[in-house]
Amino acid sequence: MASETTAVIESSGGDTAVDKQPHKLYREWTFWFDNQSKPKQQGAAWGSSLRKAYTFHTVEDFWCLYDHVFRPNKLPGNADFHLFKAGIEPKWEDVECANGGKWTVISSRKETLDTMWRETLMALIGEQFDEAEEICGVVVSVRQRQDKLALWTKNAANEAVQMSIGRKWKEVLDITDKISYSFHDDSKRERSAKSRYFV
Ligand code: MGP
Repeated sequence: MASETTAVIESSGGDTAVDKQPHKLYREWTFWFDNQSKPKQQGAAWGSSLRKAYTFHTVEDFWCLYDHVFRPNKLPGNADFHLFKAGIEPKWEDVECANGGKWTVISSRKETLDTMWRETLMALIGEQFDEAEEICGVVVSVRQRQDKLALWTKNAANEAVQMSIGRKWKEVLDITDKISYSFHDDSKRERSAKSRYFV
């Protein structure tokens, strides 16, 4: 068995069997999809169209899913894609999100939205944020009014952590416009809740 393995490795001329192992990510991630464009049953609660799509933990699976499915230009109007850490649901009600909030970036151009989404996904799965443990995930929303991205974090009250995440996200997105952070608790009370932090 050992010699067989060696043969495989040696016959591949440097492109070893070991090289062909998928590249594991630091953690598992899940893509979600919420298509709110379809007519809902009367009285259907928020989240009734939210679906868990795929959980993955390799670089190869990420690119396959991103290339074939999870690109904003494939979304109908009034729909969202989410990339969240596996085990966290993209809902205020999830225990990891319950005390959290979100940084929001508005996008006026489709191409910009696509690029910002991809850069954010790569930064998340590549663990580029110093406060990676404080992040829940990201949502891209295609809307008639304006498309947007929202980066969900866990502890809204910790201003220093949120400011650091916000600054890093702007760097990842290569933008200079001000972005704003709102608390989920405020959004629960009031639809157009005031933002609490700006960076
Ligand atoms: P939104 O989707 O965060 O705002 O919340 P958006 O995207 O600006 O609004 P849209 O009309 O463009 O989609 C919109 C509304 O959805 C909220 O006011 C809530 O009524 C409901 N809602 C949103 N989220 C994220 C949640 C959630 O996590 N839990 C519950 N229960 N309701 C939510």
